[in-house]
Amino acid sequence: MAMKTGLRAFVILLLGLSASSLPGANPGFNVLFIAVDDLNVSLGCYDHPLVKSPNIDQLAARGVRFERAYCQYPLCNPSRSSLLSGLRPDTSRIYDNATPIRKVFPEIVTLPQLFKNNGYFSARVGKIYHYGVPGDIGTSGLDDAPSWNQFINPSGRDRDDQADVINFTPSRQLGAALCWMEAKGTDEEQTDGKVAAEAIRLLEQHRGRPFFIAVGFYRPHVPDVATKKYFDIYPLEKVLLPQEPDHIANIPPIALTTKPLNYGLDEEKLRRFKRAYFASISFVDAQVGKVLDSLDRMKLAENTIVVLFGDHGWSLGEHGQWQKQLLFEEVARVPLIIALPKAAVSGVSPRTVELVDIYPTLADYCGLKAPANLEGRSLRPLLENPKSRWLVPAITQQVRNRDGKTVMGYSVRTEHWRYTEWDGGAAGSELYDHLNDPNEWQNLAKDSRYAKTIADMKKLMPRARPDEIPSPSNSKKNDGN
Ligand SMILES: [Ca+2]
Repeated sequence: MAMKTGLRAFVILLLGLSASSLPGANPGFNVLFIAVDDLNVSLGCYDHPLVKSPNIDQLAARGVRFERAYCQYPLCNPSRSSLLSGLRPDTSRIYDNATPIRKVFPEIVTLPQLFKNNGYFSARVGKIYHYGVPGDIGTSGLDDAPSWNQFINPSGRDRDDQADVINFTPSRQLGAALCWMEAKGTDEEQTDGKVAAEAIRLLEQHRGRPFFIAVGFYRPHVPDVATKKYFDIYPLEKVLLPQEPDHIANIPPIALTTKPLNYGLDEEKLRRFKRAYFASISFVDAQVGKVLDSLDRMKLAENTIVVLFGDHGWSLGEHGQWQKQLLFEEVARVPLIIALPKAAVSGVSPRTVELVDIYPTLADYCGLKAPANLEGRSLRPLLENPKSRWLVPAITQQVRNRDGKTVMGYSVRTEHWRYTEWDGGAAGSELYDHLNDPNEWQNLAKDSRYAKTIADMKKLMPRARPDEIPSPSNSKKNDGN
């Protein structure tokens, strides 16, 4: 008996060593990977004055919230392909919503696949790789089968009741319109209610082995759908449009996509739509909360890394612009929260980080050998000390058509500045001083007093640029989704 106890103690000691003491060893952390489609930083934890997001706020309070996190491309498929492959859009050359990553790189090991290859149970519920919302809800869209052991494509009442959606911009398809609906039925009947329920079921079924479970919520992607109680949080008179000085003439026209400004809609319609976007955020926050509560209930939070992010931001009338595919702060910026199990550190990191950093970060913390060609960096230094030194800028890019030619806009963000060049500057450039002008109302690019700043920012622009940019293969698909 004594021998047995001794042996057991020895084995436990060995397990303990392999779990925590050996550098690079797999500590057996699970990953709960939560993607929220088209979610900008209109969240309580990002100091939004109106939006209620108690569940995401609670996650932020126990993890590290990245104050300056940016997507690599402000459109679903290019952004998701980048963060799931760990490659920048100029490497994958995916700039549209039609090309799956594995068509470009058949042998690629994606982030979920790395976990699957290392014995994890890898599964997704809902939208992780791109597919069109609302049209492709219930299908697999551009999914990547080798990434998963299992996948689930929920479809809810919001999809069935689509004929009731109110579209304030009827010439635009629903996936790219200012459109919304007060949903009938319960939260549980909506697609995102089903996403939460299926995610909880997966957690219950697979809690006994290491897992990488990806949960892809659909809202606040348009049509913005929520049940009545979430609309009731936001009295219309409290939902206001940005009050801006006259500054549009100083922005290069190529930077703008909403023409005429605000689609020429009257203020009340714009406010009604914005209210639906906020209602939709509070609705999705409640669904996220169900999944996070179940993690606590199953005591899985103790060994599960939780990542929550939006795939790109969204413009809500700033500069008269709406939606995505813009290089302004509201669209390039995303919410990003990483909560480590039993984290010794929580707080806010002010450093500029990118969604492409998620892959190396998760591989690093789970002790998995990541592919050598990843283009992001592990955020470990910032998760251990959110304010530690970090001099990497964030790069966001966006294709535009210029006089029939496909050209690129690049935007570089440091903690102090945003500098954007369209077609290498030939179609215009923008410089914004974020310490003094967080709303980007004063384009300083033509002000000679900032020549040195511009020269410094130019040095941070991507050096290797594609000689030829493939034309988006289906402009209709790129319109939204
Ligand atoms: Ca999206």
